[in-house]
Amino acid sequence: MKTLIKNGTVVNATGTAQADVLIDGETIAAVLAPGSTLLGFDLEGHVDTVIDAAGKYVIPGGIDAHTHMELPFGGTAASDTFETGTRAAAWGGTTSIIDFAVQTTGQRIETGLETWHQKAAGNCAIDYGFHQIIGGVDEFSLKAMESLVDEGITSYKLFMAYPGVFYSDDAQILRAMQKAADLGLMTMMHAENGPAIDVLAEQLVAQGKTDPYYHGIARAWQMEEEATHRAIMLANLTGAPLYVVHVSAKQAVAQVAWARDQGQNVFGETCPQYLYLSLEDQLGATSDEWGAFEGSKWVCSTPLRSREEGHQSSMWQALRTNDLQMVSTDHCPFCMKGQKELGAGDFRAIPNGIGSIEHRMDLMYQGVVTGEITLARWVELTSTTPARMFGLYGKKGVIQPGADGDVVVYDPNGHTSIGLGEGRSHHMNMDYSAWEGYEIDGHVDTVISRGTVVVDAGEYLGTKGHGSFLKRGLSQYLV
Ligand code: DUC
Ligand code: ZN
Ligand code: ZN
Repeated sequence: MKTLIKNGTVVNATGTAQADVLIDGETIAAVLAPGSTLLGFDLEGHVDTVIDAAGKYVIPGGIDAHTHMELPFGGTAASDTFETGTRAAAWGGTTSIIDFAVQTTGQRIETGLETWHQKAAGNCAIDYGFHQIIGGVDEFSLKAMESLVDEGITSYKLFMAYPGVFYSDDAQILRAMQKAADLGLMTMMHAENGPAIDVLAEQLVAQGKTDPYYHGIARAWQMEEEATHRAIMLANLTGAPLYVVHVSAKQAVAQVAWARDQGQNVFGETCPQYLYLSLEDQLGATSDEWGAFEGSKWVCSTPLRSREEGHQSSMWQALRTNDLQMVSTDHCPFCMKGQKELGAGDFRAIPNGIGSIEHRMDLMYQGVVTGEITLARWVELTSTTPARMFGLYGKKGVIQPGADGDVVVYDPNGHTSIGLGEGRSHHMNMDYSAWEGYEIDGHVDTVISRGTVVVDAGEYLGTKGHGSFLKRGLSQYLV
């Protein structure tokens, strides 16, 4: 099967070029000057499919390096399965995900990892890899870390939050980082001071402050800044590279920037919710059906931050200046009915998470439209850097000969209305959209995963099981 994408503007992290892209089988075979006859024959007559991308961008498929399909959380589980979540990802121009395999406290890493393989295998519409959550650092986990690289899992996540669930104390973090430094593993950190947050949350509830808004008050920016600093110091001491997930506070960005300025291998991601949504929006959200509990739709951790304090604009700035290097979703969807509503009357029981996997490419393209980032930076933040950060670059994250045929044709003159309402787009397994009413100047027209068209002209053409497991190499940012 040969596909020619002709007349488009190819956008890589390095810049743009007018070029035709030839995909042969699963792989990009050539990137040629438009209409090139270099091969000695008319290419169009020798391919199975021709896609005319005139006036459109041809970009490497999005890579969402932070998703939680079926994550057990707060007595329930994230509502997207690998089947529904990867299908929604494809709809939105994402062709690879890296999900978090979970080791819960008391369980062996090998068991948690095997469970995640079983959940994903044969179910994904697009390619998928895993990071490993270590929910219990002990002698068995430290030993099991030694096998992760061979399994193609070159990054693991620790939590400084959620005592009694995923939490690691400083001694555990130190031990895990020492091991990671030896092995070359990337340490991913959920950096919030969980024990202190739990005290604040308990005090708020005791005062009758139980609405979803208080989730963000308990998880104050000081809790994120302090934990980010502590993680940086422990990484500095051990020599472990550090990747701080879902950065939302401007003070935490400053910590990451400071560490990078010292020459430390510290990286940071943010997520669309921290660029667009705010604590004030959450406070103001009320509906006939849910009242102030409407705000639970945006309960996630780290939490939404105050716009008045300028966190959102700081995130955009950090993405421009490379103080933050990439954008993932932390896709962790829960329905209102039966899931978020577990926390009606006590915000601590609201399952934490927002579903955005389908909208990341569109929402970040709005940054191009509004002049926050360049076209090339859009691709870099959503595809190229995730590939490099997590050992996939060359195969993924770039349009060049030899790379996987993961390509999106994006129409800058198209339009996307997000949400569950009439004529809107939403394919995630949720009964609401955190992005209802968002209007996007741009549209994902065609999505190709390893040479197979999975979305085209508003139609889903993919299949469950097309996606394969990605055995990843070490981070390509580390020497
Ligand atoms: N944050 C979330 O919002 N959901 C899942 C886990 C996390 O850290
Ligand atoms: Zn987290
Ligand atoms: Zn997460």
